[in-house]
Amino acid sequence: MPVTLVLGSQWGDEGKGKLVDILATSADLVCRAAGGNNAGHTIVVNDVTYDFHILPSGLINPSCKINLIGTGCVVHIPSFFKELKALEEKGLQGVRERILISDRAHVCFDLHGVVDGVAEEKSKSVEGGKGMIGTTRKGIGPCYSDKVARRGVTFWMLVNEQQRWVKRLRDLEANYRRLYGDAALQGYSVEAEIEKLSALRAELQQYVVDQTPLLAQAVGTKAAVVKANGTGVGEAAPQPNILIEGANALLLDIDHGTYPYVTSSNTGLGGVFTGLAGLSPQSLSAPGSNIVGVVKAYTTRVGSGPFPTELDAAISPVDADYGERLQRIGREFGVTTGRKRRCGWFDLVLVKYSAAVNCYTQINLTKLDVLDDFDVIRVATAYKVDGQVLDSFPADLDALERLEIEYKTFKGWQTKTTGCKTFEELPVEARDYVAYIEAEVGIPVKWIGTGPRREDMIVR
Ligand code: 2SA
Ligand code: GDP
Ligand code: MG
Repeated sequence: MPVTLVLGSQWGDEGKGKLVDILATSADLVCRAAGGNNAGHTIVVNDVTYDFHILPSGLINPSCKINLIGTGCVVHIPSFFKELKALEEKGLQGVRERILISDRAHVCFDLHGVVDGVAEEKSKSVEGGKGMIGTTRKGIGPCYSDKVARRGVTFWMLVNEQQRWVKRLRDLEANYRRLYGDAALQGYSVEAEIEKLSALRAELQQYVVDQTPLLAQAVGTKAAVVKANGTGVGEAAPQPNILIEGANALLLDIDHGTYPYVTSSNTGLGGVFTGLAGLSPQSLSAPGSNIVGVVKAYTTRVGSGPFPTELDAAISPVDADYGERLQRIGREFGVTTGRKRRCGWFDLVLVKYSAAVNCYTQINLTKLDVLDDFDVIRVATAYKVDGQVLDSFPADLDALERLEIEYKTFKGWQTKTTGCKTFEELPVEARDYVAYIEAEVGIPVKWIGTGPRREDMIVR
């Protein structure tokens, strides 16, 4: 019963979806532990591009029979159905039979999306816009806030307790009106949202499940698993391969990221075990289990917040040009919002911190091909503040703004890497770059991404 965790190591968009898709070809169960439809995972198979947001990417593989949206997630129901429909329109079969939602996951309402936008607009005027997080405005922060304040609505409530969830949603709305005023919520109608979701409750029953017996069954403790509509979930394979699809990334983790410029869930290793109760840390001792850190060969960030190695005009026009080239060649646009991603050099201090928190056992280095045309490539090797080298990635955001960064410069390989099928086929400078990162982080680089397609992956 091997368990593989795929976790984002930087600020997201490292290419987790692509690795999950590859690993899902031999997985029986793919689970999302945290986050919502803020995430965006792009997968390219047979020249068709699929974008996943709240749905686990395992759905793309028909052999992957169970795709679970776990307890730690927040789900915007209209987006859930829209995404299922989009996958069906692209020809994916049986997606509705292969998707489940934990009955303890929380409902992300339209209301949450509205107030996410309102809060962002209000913060524009605070500290010259510095208060703005640059959220996806999908309601993720407000939904998790209501969950933690014990005001939220779980899927259990939604499908079983009509009066209770309706009252809770009305209370939430009243609360936000008190907080932001009626004008801010103009255009939002709580009654329309109640009506819309009430009409979807019956259909939702077939997806809602108690995840704990489901995962207990998968890890070996037999238990009957019944969905909210009373039908059973098919027997998992005797020794199922379990794959956990991380969303967002460690530096966006509510506890370990660049707080407050983070998302509102535990996107790191800890979130896997709170979000997917039933799976225990001991499950990772099963032979073949791994924690894979997905690491982009450079760094990107979308939204506000510190970014030490960012290549922008504030450094120099030449650096800004490198940043612009990474953005353009890497096609660094948000999958959910379409925003341009900020780009910068690889940051060893950040990745070492990420590895220390998430305990990676393997690395997937992605998007190496984006560097193919560069004459020089840089890697941040140390942070200094006031002349002192820092031991680790600091919590102090002001320090992050005034760092002196030490870089190691590599000669670019200026040869195409897409199409290389083995490590040995890569140009020597590319091999040196990968080997340096591997040695410094101290974790084997098992996969190397050389293009967006499923087949553009070197396995070592
Ligand atoms: P939120 O919406 O409350 O989670 O935003 C809080 C911060 O988290 C960042 N965030 C992301 N960063 C990278 N990728 C994400 N998914 C999309 C993608 C993003 C997009 O795959 O491209 O389309 O813009 C993602 N989701 C949240 C966000 O930028 C804030 O900094
Ligand atoms: P995720 O959020 O970590 O799943 O990553 P995204 O899907 O948001 O962003 C990664 C983008 O890079 C997607 O458009 C992928 O198709 C693409 N991608 C993934 N791996 C590679 C790679 O090795 N090379 C190139 N050029 N593109 C890649
Ligand atoms: Mg993404």
